Amino acid sequence: MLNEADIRDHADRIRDIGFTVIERAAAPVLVESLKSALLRIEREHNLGPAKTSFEGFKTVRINNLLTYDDVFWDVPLHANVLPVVERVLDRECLLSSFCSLVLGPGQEAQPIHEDTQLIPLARPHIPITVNAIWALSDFTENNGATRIIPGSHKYDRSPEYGKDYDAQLATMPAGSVMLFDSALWHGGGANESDARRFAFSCAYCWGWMRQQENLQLGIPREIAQRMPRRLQEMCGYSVYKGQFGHIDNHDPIELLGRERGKRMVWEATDAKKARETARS
Ligand SMILES: O=C(O)CCC(=O)C(=O)O
Repeated sequence: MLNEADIRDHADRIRDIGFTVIERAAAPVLVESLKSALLRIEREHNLGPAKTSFEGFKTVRINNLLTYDDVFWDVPLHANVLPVVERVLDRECLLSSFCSLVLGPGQEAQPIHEDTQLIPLARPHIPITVNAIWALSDFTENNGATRIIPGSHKYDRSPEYGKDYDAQLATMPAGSVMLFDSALWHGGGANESDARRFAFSCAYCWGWMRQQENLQLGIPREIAQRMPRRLQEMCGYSVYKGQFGHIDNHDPIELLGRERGKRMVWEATDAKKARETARS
């Protein structure tokens, strides 16, 4: 379990160099059950590569993962990861996207990119999404470890798609999680080994932004109803600062049969004023 100093150090590294690695964040037993769930789902749903240069011709990505098996719910909520994300963003952050990234042997390196480059904000900017790459296999020199360019989150431009850049390999043992400011230049490595590289990308964004995956529509209501409250909030059943995301002045979490979270900002402002008046 991370302590306060660990959380601060990881968050500082993300701010300063754009990434940090939480070694062996996940217990081996969790890693094994996540991998076997992925293999079962691939088999049962007959899933294969999306076959684009970005998504890979030999890479199997399963999107909308939370709907397939409850074992995946542990990933976005993981106690060795989420506190760092919440320190960089805040405690009302959302899950932006969550998919598997299983690189088959022969998968070529992915073009270097950054995950916020389609957002029309001048760079450098504050971290707006934080991505967690979960290594479910050892990430090695030759099996496709993510390539990163330390410090590039501070560059004033995005990379040119398809251009070669000198990058560092994020090698790490299975169970480790690399967290990075999604403005960091990065890309999957080439898998020159004869085994598959298992990983997840679990990305978080601010509560005031649009999520990359439309989780409120993508996750059937009866599945969302069974989730822990924080995960429901993270999937968009929440109102950021009591303002963004309400439905006719109600918290969308009420649709899942729960009590509202925060008061709407308008009501909270009046209540605060009334308290101040009563005190004076
Ligand atoms: O597979 C990886 O290591 C990174 C994948 C990635 O950056 C992406 O798909 O956006």
